[in-house]
Amino acid sequence: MSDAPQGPGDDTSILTKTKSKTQRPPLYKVMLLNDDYTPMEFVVHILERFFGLNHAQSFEIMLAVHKKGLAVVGVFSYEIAETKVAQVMDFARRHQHPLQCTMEKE
Ligand code: TYC
Repeated sequence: MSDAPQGPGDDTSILTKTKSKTQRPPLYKVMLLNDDYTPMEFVVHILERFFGLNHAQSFEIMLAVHKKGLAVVGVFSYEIAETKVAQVMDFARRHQHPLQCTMEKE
């Protein structure tokens, strides 16, 4: 209707910016805890079998746990981390070792 020029504040001059933040799923650290009874070779075997690490990497992480009390062995989505913890705990229990594996949000 009106031929008057539109200025700031007029409806047609409002630009709405929608910020689209990319949502990443939270990640979880899976950790092994030291104890005095689980044999070193058994821990190395666990790391090779369930975490796809080679022998050298597995030995290094096992030693880090042995010396420091615990170490992160991998970082995964919630469901994968939960599965790794369950696999390790089940395997250790079936072999009657007290090895503990836990997960924690990163
Ligand atoms: N401390 C154990 C030993 O001397 C070895 C060990 C390493 C146990 C890592 C658990 O998560 C572990 N036999």
